[in-house]
Amino acid sequence: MPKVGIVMGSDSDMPVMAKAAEALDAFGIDYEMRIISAHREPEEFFSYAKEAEEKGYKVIIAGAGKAAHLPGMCAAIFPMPVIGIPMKTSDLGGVDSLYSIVQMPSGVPVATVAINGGQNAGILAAKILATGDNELLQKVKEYAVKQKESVMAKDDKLQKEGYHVFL
Ligand code: RP5
Repeated sequence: MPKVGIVMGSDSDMPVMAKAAEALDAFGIDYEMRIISAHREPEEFFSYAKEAEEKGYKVIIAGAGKAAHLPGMCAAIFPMPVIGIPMKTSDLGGVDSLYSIVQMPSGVPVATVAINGGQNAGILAAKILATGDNELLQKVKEYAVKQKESVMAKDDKLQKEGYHVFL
Protein backbone atom coordinates (compact mmCIF):
# COMPACT_ATOMS: atom_id res chain seq x y z
CA MET A 1 0.00 0.00 0.00
CA PRO A 2 1.56 3.35 -0.99
CA LYS A 3 2.18 5.59 2.01
CA VAL A 4 2.91 8.70 -0.04
CA GLY A 5 1.03 10.19 -2.95
CA ILE A 6 3.17 12.15 -5.38
CA VAL A 7 1.04 14.28 -7.66
CA MET A 8 1.97 16.91 -10.23
CA GLY A 9 -0.07 19.24 -12.40
CA SER A 10 1.74 18.42 -15.64
CA ASP A 11 4.30 16.03 -17.08
CA SER A 12 6.53 19.10 -17.44
CA ASP A 13 6.96 18.92 -13.63
CA MET A 14 8.42 15.39 -13.79
CA PRO A 15 12.18 16.19 -13.54
CA VAL A 16 11.57 17.89 -10.18
CA MET A 17 8.99 15.39 -8.92
CA ALA A 18 11.34 12.53 -9.81
CA LYS A 19 13.74 13.90 -7.17
CA ALA A 20 11.05 13.42 -4.52
CA ALA A 21 10.49 9.87 -5.74
CA GLU A 22 14.24 9.15 -5.65
CA ALA A 23 14.43 10.37 -2.05
CA LEU A 24 11.54 8.08 -1.06
CA ASP A 25 13.20 5.19 -2.92
CA ALA A 26 16.36 5.78 -0.87
CA PHE A 27 14.35 5.29 2.34
CA GLY A 28 12.40 2.31 0.96
CA ILE A 29 9.05 4.14 1.16
CA ASP A 30 6.21 3.05 -1.13
CA TYR A 31 4.50 5.78 -3.15
CA GLU A 32 2.11 6.25 -6.01
CA MET A 33 2.91 8.90 -8.61
CA ARG A 34 0.18 10.63 -10.65
CA ILE A 35 -0.20 13.47 -13.16
CA ILE A 36 -3.47 15.22 -12.34
CA SER A 37 -4.33 18.82 -13.14
CA ALA A 38 -6.72 20.56 -10.74
CA HIS A 39 -7.43 23.16 -13.44
CA ARG A 40 -7.61 21.02 -16.58
CA GLU A 41 -9.47 18.03 -15.10
CA PRO A 42 -11.19 19.14 -11.88
CA GLU A 43 -13.45 16.06 -11.52
CA GLU A 44 -10.46 13.69 -11.71
CA PHE A 45 -8.63 15.84 -9.22
CA PHE A 46 -11.51 15.78 -6.70
CA SER A 47 -11.78 11.98 -6.95
CA TYR A 48 -8.03 11.66 -6.40
CA ALA A 49 -8.00 13.91 -3.31
CA LYS A 50 -11.13 12.32 -1.80
CA GLU A 51 -9.83 8.75 -2.27
CA ALA A 52 -6.29 9.45 -1.02
CA GLU A 53 -6.97 8.61 2.63
CA GLU A 54 -8.63 5.26 1.91
CA LYS A 55 -5.76 4.36 -0.45
CA GLY A 56 -3.49 4.50 2.60
CA TYR A 57 -1.63 7.72 1.91
CA LYS A 58 -0.18 9.37 5.03
CA VAL A 59 1.42 12.28 3.18
CA ILE A 60 0.84 13.90 -0.21
CA ILE A 61 3.66 15.60 -2.09
CA ALA A 62 2.09 17.92 -4.65
CA GLY A 63 4.06 19.91 -7.21
CA ALA A 64 2.73 22.62 -9.47
CA GLY A 65 3.78 25.72 -11.35
CA LYS A 66 2.40 29.17 -12.22
CA ALA A 67 -1.06 29.61 -10.54
CA ALA A 68 -0.20 26.55 -8.50
CA HIS A 69 -3.41 25.51 -6.78
CA LEU A 70 -2.86 21.75 -6.70
CA PRO A 71 -1.10 21.49 -3.29
CA GLY A 72 -3.55 23.84 -1.58
CA MET A 73 -6.56 22.03 -2.98
CA CYS A 74 -5.08 18.70 -1.84
CA ALA A 75 -4.73 20.22 1.65
CA ALA A 76 -8.35 21.39 1.53
CA ILE A 77 -9.54 17.79 1.07
CA PHE A 78 -6.87 15.40 2.38
CA PRO A 79 -6.72 15.41 6.23
CA MET A 80 -3.02 14.52 6.64
CA PRO A 81 0.14 16.50 5.75
CA VAL A 82 0.58 17.99 2.28
CA ILE A 83 3.99 19.10 1.07
CA GLY A 84 3.98 21.59 -1.79
CA ILE A 85 6.75 21.95 -4.36
CA PRO A 86 6.72 25.20 -6.34
CA MET A 87 7.99 24.72 -9.90
CA LYS A 88 10.44 27.12 -11.48
CA THR A 89 8.65 28.85 -14.36
CA SER A 90 9.91 30.54 -17.50
CA ASP A 91 8.04 33.85 -17.12
CA LEU A 92 8.28 34.63 -13.39
CA GLY A 93 11.04 32.29 -12.25
CA GLY A 94 8.88 30.22 -9.92
CA VAL A 95 8.06 33.05 -7.51
CA ASP A 96 4.54 32.83 -8.94
CA SER A 97 4.37 29.14 -7.96
CA LEU A 98 5.99 29.76 -4.57
CA TYR A 99 3.55 32.51 -3.59
CA SER A 100 0.59 30.47 -4.85
CA ILE A 101 1.59 27.51 -2.68
CA VAL A 102 2.98 29.15 0.46
CA GLN A 103 0.29 31.80 1.01
CA MET A 104 -2.40 29.46 2.27
CA PRO A 105 -5.26 30.83 4.34
CA SER A 106 -5.20 30.13 8.10
CA GLY A 107 -6.56 26.69 8.88
CA VAL A 108 -5.34 24.96 5.72
CA PRO A 109 -1.55 24.50 5.94
CA VAL A 110 0.76 23.31 3.17
CA ALA A 111 4.39 22.60 4.11
CA THR A 112 6.15 24.38 1.26
CA VAL A 113 9.70 23.54 0.17
CA ALA A 114 11.99 25.61 -2.06
CA ILE A 115 11.37 26.29 -5.73
CA ASN A 116 12.19 22.99 -7.49
CA GLY A 117 12.80 21.43 -4.05
CA GLY A 118 11.84 17.89 -5.01
CA GLN A 119 14.51 16.16 -2.96
CA ASN A 120 13.66 18.04 0.23
CA ALA A 121 9.98 17.22 -0.24
CA GLY A 122 10.84 13.51 -0.31
CA ILE A 123 13.08 13.80 2.76
CA LEU A 124 10.44 15.79 4.65
CA ALA A 125 7.82 13.13 3.85
CA ALA A 126 10.23 10.49 5.21
CA LYS A 127 10.71 12.51 8.40
CA ILE A 128 6.96 12.86 8.88
CA LEU A 129 6.49 9.10 8.46
CA ALA A 130 9.47 8.46 10.77
CA THR A 131 7.60 10.03 13.70
CA GLY A 132 5.67 6.77 13.93
CA ASP A 133 8.23 4.31 12.58
CA ASN A 134 11.50 3.65 14.44
CA GLU A 135 13.10 1.67 11.63
CA LEU A 136 12.54 4.56 9.25
CA LEU A 137 13.80 7.01 11.88
CA GLN A 138 17.10 5.10 11.95
CA LYS A 139 17.38 5.44 8.16
CA VAL A 140 16.70 9.18 8.40
CA LYS A 141 19.47 9.50 11.01
CA GLU A 142 21.87 7.44 8.86
CA TYR A 143 21.10 9.68 5.89
CA ALA A 144 22.13 12.75 7.93
CA VAL A 145 25.38 11.08 9.01
CA LYS A 146 26.24 10.16 5.39
CA GLN A 147 25.52 13.72 4.31
CA LYS A 148 27.81 15.09 7.01
CA GLU A 149 30.58 12.66 6.02
CA SER A 150 30.27 13.70 2.39
CA VAL A 151 30.81 17.39 3.26
CA MET A 152 33.72 16.51 5.56
CA ALA A 153 35.36 14.45 2.80
CA LYS A 154 35.11 17.41 0.42
CA ASP A 155 36.73 19.72 2.98
CA ASP A 156 39.44 17.13 3.55
CA LYS A 157 40.15 17.11 -0.18
CA LEU A 158 40.21 20.91 -0.22
CA GLN A 159 42.75 21.02 2.61
CA LYS A 160 44.97 18.41 0.93
CA GLU A 161 44.74 19.36 -2.74
CA GLY A 162 43.62 23.01 -2.88
CA TYR A 163 40.60 24.57 -4.49
CA HIS A 164 41.84 23.92 -8.04
CA VAL A 165 40.58 20.33 -7.89
CA PHE A 166 37.04 21.66 -7.55
CA LEU A 167 37.21 23.93 -10.61
C1 RP5 B 1 0.76 23.68 -13.80
O1 RP5 B 1 1.04 24.48 -14.90
C2 RP5 B 1 1.72 22.54 -13.87
O2 RP5 B 1 2.01 22.11 -12.58
C3 RP5 B 1 2.93 23.09 -14.57
O3 RP5 B 1 3.99 23.40 -13.68
C4 RP5 B 1 2.40 24.38 -15.22
C5 RP5 B 1 2.59 24.38 -16.71
O4 RP5 B 1 1.99 23.22 -17.26
P1 RP5 B 1 2.24 22.81 -18.77
O5 RP5 B 1 1.70 23.94 -19.59
O6 RP5 B 1 3.73 22.63 -18.93
O7 RP5 B 1 1.48 21.51 -18.96
O8 RP5 B 1 -0.54 23.22 -13.81
